Amino acid sequence: MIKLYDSAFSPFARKVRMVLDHKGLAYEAVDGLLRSNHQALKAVNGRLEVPTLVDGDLILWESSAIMAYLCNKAGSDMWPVHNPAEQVEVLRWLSWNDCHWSPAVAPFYFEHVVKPTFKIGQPDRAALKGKTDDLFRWAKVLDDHLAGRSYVACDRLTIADFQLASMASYWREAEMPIEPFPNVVSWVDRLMHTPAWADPWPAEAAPQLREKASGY
Ligand SMILES: N[C@@H](CCC(=O)N[C@@H](CS)C(=O)NCC(=O)O)C(=O)O
Repeated sequence: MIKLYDSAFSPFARKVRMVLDHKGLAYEAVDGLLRSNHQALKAVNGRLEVPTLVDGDLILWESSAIMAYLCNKAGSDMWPVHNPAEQVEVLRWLSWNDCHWSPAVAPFYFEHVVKPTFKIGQPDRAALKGKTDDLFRWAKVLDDHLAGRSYVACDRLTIADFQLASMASYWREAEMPIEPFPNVVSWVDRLMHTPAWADPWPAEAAPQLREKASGY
């Protein structure tokens, strides 16, 4: 049985849950950020980071690698391992996310979602003003790419969509100024039609985040 150390507070864990649920893979979820589970998580990932996946002898961290692994296991072309050209296309967007998009959206997510969730201060809107140009720069790249497309790569849902949407899906509550980029807005909202993405956690888990995750 796959064991997933995750947390309803983690937008990275959400991607992994999406693949597991979307593909109907059986797994046991353990809240890795709960103090009572720290010892167990530390035994497999000394950095106490979620998501961390354990499948038999395999211990895997980094959400994009975990998504790819699970797609291979489920035989899903959301990670198109049998089509090298498509695989490279998905890889391009995974890389673009990690180098450009994720750093551009993260400050907004931190100020407006992480801070209130963990009660660590008020959102610093003044600091975010200085981050807007960077967000606009990369949102324009994505918006241009999405013109005439429904998904980021391969004309269908792939793990690239969820890699990019991880924090961006909270764009309204995170006050990310992406309204000028309608293709980005409609793409990120369209992903909510995938039930495993829209409703990633059971009702008892972190109700406030669950609400944010599914409400748009
Ligand atoms: N690049 C990693 C990021 C994972 C990450 O940042 N996880 C956070 C939660 S969202 C974490 O576990 N932080 C450790 C902590 O909060 O103690 C991935 O994609 O999986």
